[in-house]
Amino acid sequence: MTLHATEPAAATDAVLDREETISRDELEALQLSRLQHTVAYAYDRVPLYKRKFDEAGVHPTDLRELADLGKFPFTTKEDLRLEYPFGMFAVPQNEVARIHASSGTTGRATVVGYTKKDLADWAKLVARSLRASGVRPGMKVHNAYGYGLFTGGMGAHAGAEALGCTVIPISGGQTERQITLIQDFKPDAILATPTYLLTIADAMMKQGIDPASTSLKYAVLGAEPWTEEMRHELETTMNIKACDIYGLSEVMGPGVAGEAVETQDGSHIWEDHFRPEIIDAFDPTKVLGDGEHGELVFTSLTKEALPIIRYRTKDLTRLLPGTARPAHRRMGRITGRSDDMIILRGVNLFPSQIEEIALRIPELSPHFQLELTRPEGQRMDQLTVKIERRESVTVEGVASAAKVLQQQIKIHVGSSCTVNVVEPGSLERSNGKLRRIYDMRPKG
Ligand code: DLL
Repeated sequence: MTLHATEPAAATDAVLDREETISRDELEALQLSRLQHTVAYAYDRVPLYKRKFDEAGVHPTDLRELADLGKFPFTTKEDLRLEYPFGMFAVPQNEVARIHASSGTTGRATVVGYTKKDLADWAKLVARSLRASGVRPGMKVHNAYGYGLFTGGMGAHAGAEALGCTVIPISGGQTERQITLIQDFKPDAILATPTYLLTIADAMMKQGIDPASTSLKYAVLGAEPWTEEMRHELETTMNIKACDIYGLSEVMGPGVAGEAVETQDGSHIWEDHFRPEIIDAFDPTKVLGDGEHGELVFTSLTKEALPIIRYRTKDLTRLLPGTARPAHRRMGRITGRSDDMIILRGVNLFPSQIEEIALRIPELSPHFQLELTRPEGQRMDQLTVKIERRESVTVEGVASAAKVLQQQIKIHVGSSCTVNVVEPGSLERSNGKLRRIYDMRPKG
């Protein structure tokens, strides 16, 4: 591994926002006043909220302390779809400075809007996240998140600019070109999905370029679940520090939470702008305590164009105490989304569990996909893990590695599966958010 001549800037040299350093008590007082404003604002301006609050028999004046939030109804992706395109907006169209939308793979797209102030707050929070992850003013930032209706590209771009970086807006895809620009422009940091960064590293190796030899020192990765094992893989092959950034378009976009490079212990939720809760995904009336696993729910505290009340993210995680930013709680790694969970013969399984296990087996690469089938005439579903071997491994090595993976999945997840070790480069590479699950079971 090549070491860089210049050491990364010390993480403590940054000037933090005042809200990053306030006490938990001060933060909670701020949350309460902002929350009271937001629920009243949403009730007055968005018919859906008025209807839902009235149906649930709650009124904004019922919110006297933070715990009262639990009395208010949830908002779901379905609500946003039904209000397509602009029914959730709380300001007239001429005050909406920008629109983003989800790709809408199932059903209608979900549309979100931002006022000028929302865009400024968003940029500030992305800047805060990037700074926490080691990025500093003056650094060159290669932004490989997709530009367009997806919030990743433009959201990360505005944040890097607000921080005072030089932004290279390459977007996702065109991997060869990404590599050329990384070599020529010598960026300090890269922003991408973890699987796309893996695609870039892989393509470098194919070209005979050592991914550890580039100018890159920091990566800020998100938009899809990833594991500590994947962090280790990327940090060692690329000689970088890799941190997490989390967010979702319905709540804002990237920068709802960001990870500190000095602790690398999960993303701090920027609680001066969002109030998180964890609920029992199967019994949403139960709000769970810190440390308990469940579904993450967010209420925005400052948004103007699209205030969002108790949005059910479907992301499964838990809340942990703040560390590098003590007042702001951290989120544990996202195990997966409740709608991405594979239920195989009664056992729940997430792709990230397979990633965690596979990456501990030295012969196997991080390139894998999961195929679900139901063979003709059978009532049992079958899981096949297709995974590429590492270039350096012999055929004998592969056979035993496949067996180990199969056994480890049985032990740690509880599912029987078939493991199919395939040739390096034979599985589809990521261009952004990678699809891991291929469900080929007959529908209905
Ligand atoms: O993916 C926003 C984003 C862009 C975040 C760039 C980080 C970096 P959506 O397309 O609305 O927005 O997808 C949101 O992606 O509910 C999670 O399931 C997943 N996700 C986002 N960040 C992470 C992360 C953007 N750090 C959905 N870890 C969310 C795990 C993540 N999952």
